[in-house]
Amino acid sequence: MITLYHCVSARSFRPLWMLEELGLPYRLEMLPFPPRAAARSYLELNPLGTIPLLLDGETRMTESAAICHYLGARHGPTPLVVGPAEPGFGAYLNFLHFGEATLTFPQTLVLRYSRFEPPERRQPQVADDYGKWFLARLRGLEAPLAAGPWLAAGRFTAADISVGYALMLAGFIGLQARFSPAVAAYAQRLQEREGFRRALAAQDAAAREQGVSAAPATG
Ligand SMILES: N[C@@H](CCC(=O)N[C@@H](CS)C(=O)NCC(=O)O)C(=O)O
Repeated sequence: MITLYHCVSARSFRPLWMLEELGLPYRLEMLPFPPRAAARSYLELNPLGTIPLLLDGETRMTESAAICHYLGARHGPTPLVVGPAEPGFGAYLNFLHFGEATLTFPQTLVLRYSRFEPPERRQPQVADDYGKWFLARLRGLEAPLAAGPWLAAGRFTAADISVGYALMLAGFIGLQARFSPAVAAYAQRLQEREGFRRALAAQDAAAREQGVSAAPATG
């Protein structure tokens, strides 16, 4: 059985959404945020203290975008991953990583310096600058979204899940109102998917059953 360690609406939402899109059976282990401080025994499983952590037999993974690709490639075949022989392969890999490395990284600084640090260590200038940086980086979505509804291969893929999570997080930190019309419409398309809604419902139900707060891990 696949096991996913997850905090509500944290990056581990990417593999949760992928699992729901794939319709795979899995066990969802909910943790309070941040597990590093709020669930110290988790450090025995993942010394980084970060989520996600995915366990699948001998496989152990801690990178959300890589896990999405792994699930589709290992448990497919599925149209959610793009193969090397397809014309959209490069765009698929690019946006799969763009979602985490380029879009979520600046948001992490916004969260840290506007919400997670104690008031005396907060840095409004850092939060503001990296919020603007995130919004500027969304320009990378304009060309593919002018060409079609999804980012790669003319269909919804794990790359959309990776970027879609960054857009979801932007909603939690108040940046959604500054999306361009094309990005706003794309975010809406993503959040209307049945798989996205099932993932939201799954984390909500698991949080309640396991006695973890259902509030997003965003401050
Ligand atoms: N690049 C990793 C980042 C993992 C990560 O930093 N997760 C955050 C949650 S969104 C976390 O666990 N933060 C708590 C901490 O750093 O203690 C990924 O994409 O999964």
